[in-house]
Amino acid sequence: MLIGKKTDILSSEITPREVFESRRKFIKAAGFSLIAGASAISGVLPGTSHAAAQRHKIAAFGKTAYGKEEALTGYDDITTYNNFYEFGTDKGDPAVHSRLFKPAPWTVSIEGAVKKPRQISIEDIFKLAPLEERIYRMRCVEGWSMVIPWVGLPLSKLIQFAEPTASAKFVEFISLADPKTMPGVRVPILKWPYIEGLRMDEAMNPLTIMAVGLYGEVLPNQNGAPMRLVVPWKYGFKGGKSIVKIRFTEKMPVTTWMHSGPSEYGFYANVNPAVDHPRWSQATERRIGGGLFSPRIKTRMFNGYENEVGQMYAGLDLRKNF
Ligand SMILES: Nc1nc2c(c(=O)[nH]1)N[C@H]1C(S)=C(S)[C@@H](COP(=O)(O)O)O[C@H]1N2
Ligand SMILES: [Mo]
Repeated sequence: MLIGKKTDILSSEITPREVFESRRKFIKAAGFSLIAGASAISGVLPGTSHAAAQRHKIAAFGKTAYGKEEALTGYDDITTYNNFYEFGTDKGDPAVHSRLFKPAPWTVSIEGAVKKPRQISIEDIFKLAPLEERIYRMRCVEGWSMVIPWVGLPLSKLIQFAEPTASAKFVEFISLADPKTMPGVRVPILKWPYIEGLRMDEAMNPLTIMAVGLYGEVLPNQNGAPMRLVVPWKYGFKGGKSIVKIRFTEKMPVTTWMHSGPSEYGFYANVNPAVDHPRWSQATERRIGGGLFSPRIKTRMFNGYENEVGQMYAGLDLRKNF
């Protein structure tokens, strides 16, 4: 993700490298010294990120028809090329700096416009509905994409459990912000805790899941253990990680990225090749894992999920509501 003022760089073929450098410059310019020691570890070797001892298979989950036609992104790419600013701003930081993070025990609190505020443990969330695999295309606003075999449950099942009242129009997802185990939180790169939000109908859409695993294993810390949001027709930043609080609201929440760069990151954040980011085109993307010289591919409206989600935005001006 990038934060900063609008510049005159307007290239339709800006490379991830350039995007990455531009973000680094912004953070340096803003005078933030990065997490002690973190900047020294910028290039992470694949395979060093995730100790085998931490990998656990999910005992039972259903296979579904979603995404069967897609070539999966490799496990090492999915778990070493991450955005999770609580663990640092470089793509390799989360895999390295989340090693001491403890995703258990874990409790999620449910509050706001609900019949009764309550708490639920991650173990009980696992039992709310049969877990299923969902192979989804994921696209980051930076212009790269992956195909990830998530394991999770429909978010609608968790919302049914939460029992929102009729006044609930939006849902807010609040990530953990623990300076002891998340070194990035000690630095004011973003306003902590990380907050994301959805409109109620988006949250209830059958494509929206709470992911608890990938590749048939519980989520690695760097991918948002023990539970993170996955909304495949929106830019990756909508998928808040390591969620500890779900709050139902009447008003549209101000999410972290809206707060950081209101002209660049809107509430909706639907993948839309026709609406450019103020500093680069959104018409194409690069699939991670295809090699540096792999051709960019065309980005599809709603990331290719238009049949499933398009009707929710009928009549909405998607240039204004970006
Ligand atoms: N709490 C939290 N959630 C987050 C982020 C973050 O920095 N903090 N980054 C977002 C962004 S920009 C992206 S692209 C995805 C990346 O998810 P992945 O690393 O599992 O691919 O997580 C999103 N969720
Ligand atoms: Mo992203």
